[in-house]
Amino acid sequence: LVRDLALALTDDPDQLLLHYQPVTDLRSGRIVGAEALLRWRHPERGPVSPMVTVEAAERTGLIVPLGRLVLDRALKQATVWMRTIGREFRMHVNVSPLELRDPRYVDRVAAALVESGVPPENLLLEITETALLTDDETRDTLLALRDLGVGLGIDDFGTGYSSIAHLQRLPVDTVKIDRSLICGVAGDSSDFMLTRAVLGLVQTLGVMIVAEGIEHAVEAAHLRSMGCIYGQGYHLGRPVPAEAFLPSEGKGT
Ligand code: G
Ligand code: G
Ligand code: MN
Ligand code: NA
Repeated sequence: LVRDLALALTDDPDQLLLHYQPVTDLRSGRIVGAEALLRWRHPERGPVSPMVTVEAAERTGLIVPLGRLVLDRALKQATVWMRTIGREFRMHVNVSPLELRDPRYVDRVAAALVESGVPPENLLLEITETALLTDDETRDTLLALRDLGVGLGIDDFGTGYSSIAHLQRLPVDTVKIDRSLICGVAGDSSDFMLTRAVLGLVQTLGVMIVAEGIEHAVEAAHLRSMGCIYGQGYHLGRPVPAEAFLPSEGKGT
């Protein structure tokens, strides 16, 4: 698999695709951003899960060219949607903890921004919470990325090692509340109260909150009533190829 991934990256990058899932303002229904999600269509195996692909890339150093491919494609797409959706449009890109440990990562991001012409604030890098607990190198990278002006978001917040203390210490401007907390929001009252309490704590830090994994209208309504402004999930839009992201696109206007 690793050899095939190396080959795809050098000889046949069309095997690697990005799908995009909308990030929506729950009040207006407007799209404010998109999360880029990697898809690999292996010529013999068919679709390979992004978790498997990323894990293989992390074991071998291929995460560097793979991360760059994802970033370049996502930024190119962002230039399109900043024109059609609005200048505030933000592209979310998932980043591996290994990328953050490499001091050259910041230079790669800076170069990708310059090449694409996308302003740093229109890019949001999503980092899993566990990645934030590691080492000084990671922290230095995060501070340098913040100085560059890109947005930093904690992905999957509410799983694993969540702590408000981490949030306070880190240069993070967005928190994505994990879908395990969201799916309970319309269920029994203890889940509802837990999610409301987590949202309340995060809100006091003044960061942007995105609720992930919204699958039903009732969840969106509950979250809105708790003051959560942004959401993502199958109810609002599934991950799709760029051509299918906007209803009107490709159909001629
Ligand atoms: O798209 P899907 O829900 O199957 O993604 C599964 C996991 O893979 C998620 O945790 C997501 O963050 C991760 N992932 C998807 N695309 C990328 C990517 O481009 N880079 C990294 N590092 N992780 C990704
Ligand atoms: O870890 P991360 O948040 O990056 O994972 C994103 C993954 O979540 C993507 O693979 C995407 O396909 C998946 N996803 C997005 N919306 C929903 C949803 O509403 N329900 C479920 N079960 N998964 C979702
Ligand atoms: Mn993510
Ligand atoms: Na997540």
